[in-house]
Amino acid sequence: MTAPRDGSAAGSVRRVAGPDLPNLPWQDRPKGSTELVWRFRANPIIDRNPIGQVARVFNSAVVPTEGGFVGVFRADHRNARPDLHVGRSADGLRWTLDPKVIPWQDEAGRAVPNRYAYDPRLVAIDGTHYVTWCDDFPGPSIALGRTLDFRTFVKMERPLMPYNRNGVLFPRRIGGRYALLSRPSDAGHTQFGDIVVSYSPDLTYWGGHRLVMQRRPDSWWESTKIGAGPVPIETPAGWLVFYHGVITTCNGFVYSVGAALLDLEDPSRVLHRTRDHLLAPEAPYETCGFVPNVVFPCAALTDAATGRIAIYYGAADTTTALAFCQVDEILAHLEAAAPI
Ligand code: BMA
Repeated sequence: MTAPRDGSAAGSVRRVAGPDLPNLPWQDRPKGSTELVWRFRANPIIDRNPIGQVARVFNSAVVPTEGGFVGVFRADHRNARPDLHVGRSADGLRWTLDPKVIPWQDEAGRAVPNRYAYDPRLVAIDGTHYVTWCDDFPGPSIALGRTLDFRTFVKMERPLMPYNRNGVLFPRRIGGRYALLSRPSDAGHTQFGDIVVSYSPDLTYWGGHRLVMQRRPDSWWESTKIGAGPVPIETPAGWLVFYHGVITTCNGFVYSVGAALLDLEDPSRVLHRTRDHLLAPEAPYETCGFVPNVVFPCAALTDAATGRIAIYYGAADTTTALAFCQVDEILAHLEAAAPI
């Protein structure tokens, strides 16, 4: 394990910003395992057909609230169209999903219809929760909305032009500006994709676009495309970013998970990046399902006191699953990787 760079005692695990979260869902690494990221033994935590018209819940976003957890969930309905639902949980494991779709309204309070909505991310900035998701512009693009109470949801201006997916806000302003990761794409099952960062002074007008990371032809698991996953995690060493990487096989795309460390002041600078995936589809609920061989992380909870991280990911576009890791181990692994 490397010594912390923040001046704290060597061996300390306090290497993640943010509050303590003593009720973070957690299981220790299984005995005998050497995995840096390990699965919750009772996965999946949300199985098929959880409520009414909803057939599958996956690729979803959760945050802590006072005494519990709240989330915005991707729910594919029985007509196969995805939409967003609120969910609540006392322990981050057992979720009660609202059967009603999130009722987006515009700034004037008028209802905004959605053709579809998927792959949400959720972040609190200065007391407001912001949701980013994939929206119809027409064609896939990034949508941005906000809520103060998870009851009233206001859809804001779309940050970027179509086509684009995997919009992920940083949890604080950087150099005074909001920052957003995204993955420019096409209107179909895109065969390419790199991660860019864009900036805004006001969450309405976006610019200063910079390339962050590209797919890597020499690292086959991420040779087709990559896209940001959970909201970046602030550490003294940089922004810890878990992302998905995709390979094209003779049976189609396979989605795995890697990690990178971005410069705190200039997140277009990649400091370190994993060479191998940290999580790949292996469990039966990841290799079999509506879309086989997909692990797709959209949220991570952290506990500053212990450095524990709980990653929520979609499994095979069918169920919601959990995995765990320790921030100091992931940072040590990244720092041991060859510099980019
Ligand atoms: C992407 C998105 C994700 C999905 C993945 C694998 O294009 O639609 O929601 O998990 O494909 O099907």
